[in-house]
Amino acid sequence: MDNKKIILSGIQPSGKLTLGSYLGAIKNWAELAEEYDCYYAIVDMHAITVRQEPAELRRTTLEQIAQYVAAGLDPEKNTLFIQSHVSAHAELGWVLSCYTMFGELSRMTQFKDKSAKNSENINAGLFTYPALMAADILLYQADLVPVGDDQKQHVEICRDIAQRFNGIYGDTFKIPEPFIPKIGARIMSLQEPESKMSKSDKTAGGCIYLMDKPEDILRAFKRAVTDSDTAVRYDPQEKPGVSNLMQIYAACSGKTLEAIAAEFDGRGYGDFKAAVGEAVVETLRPIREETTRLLGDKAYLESIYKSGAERAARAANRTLQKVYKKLGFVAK
Ligand code: ATP
Ligand code: LTN
Repeated sequence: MDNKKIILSGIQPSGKLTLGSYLGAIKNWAELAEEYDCYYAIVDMHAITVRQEPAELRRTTLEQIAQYVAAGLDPEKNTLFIQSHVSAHAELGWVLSCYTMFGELSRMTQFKDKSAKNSENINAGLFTYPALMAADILLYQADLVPVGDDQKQHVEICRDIAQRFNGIYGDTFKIPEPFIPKIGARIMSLQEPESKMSKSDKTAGGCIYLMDKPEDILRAFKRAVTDSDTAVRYDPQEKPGVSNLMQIYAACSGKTLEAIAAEFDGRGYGDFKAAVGEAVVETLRPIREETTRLLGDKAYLESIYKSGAERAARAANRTLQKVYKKLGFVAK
């Protein structure tokens, strides 16, 4: 096509999307669409590193496609696809796992966290997950990978794998950069502001989902954990709950942290929490409504992921063939 820079990112259909994945990732994707050639995947092959219920996985995958579109990703301008529809991901994933070291995989924070949470199912896929993620990114020769802060380490290992491969076989892969937003890169649980808001969090009230009803969102913010002080001041160490709410408010309203502190100076937490809740409700309302509408049009969703997979496969197979040739595989 043209010479636009390339973006790739993905989210696992491992549950309902949260406000964290919206503010940390999807919101920024929509803003980058004009300037870049963008590929956004629903990484179902990553999701099965943790046990999934099949009917639920199918439902979540479709809902996620609808949510990508509802959040502002125009399927004409962005390539939206399902990872398992483009077989090059599994193929390059295997190749790259042969260029990824046991030691470097052992240092991955997400592996340590998830194996602690799923001690009955510490499978090989959970361990080699970063090699598959590197394949997702490198297949498209991506320049930029817009993700939340928790994925920085995985983009770094992807760069290391690409550099190692290029070092042996000559220039093959573009070395990607992570793109991590200044505001919203790490949204914390509303109940335990020391831990990340995450789809798989089971603590009641800690997580806001994109499809939550306005009254539930307002209630969750009213009950959000703060501290025994009264000042709305940004200090993630001393005031993690309040600082998290300030980040959420800043990301949803476009106001700076300083402007927010000034706005609530001397007003206490009650007003502040209500304002954050309202801002989140208004941010999510159009996404929820549009998702519901799109879910009623299965044929349209199918046309999006089918044409997305065709476009993605064309780009991905170019890289895969180049890799096979460099490795010395005999051409078909
Ligand atoms: P799981 O609980 O299944 O691991 P998750 O909710 O932690 O899922 P994903 O939905 O897979 O995470 O993450 C999708 C994208 O959203 C990634 O780019 C990730 O960095 C970002 N993201 C996820 N949670 C947050 C958060 N709390 N704050 C900011 N960004 C986030
Ligand atoms: N590891 C990511 C999901 C993911 C991804 C990717 C993100 C899989 N492949 C490629 C960016 C680019 C996560 O757990 N959120």
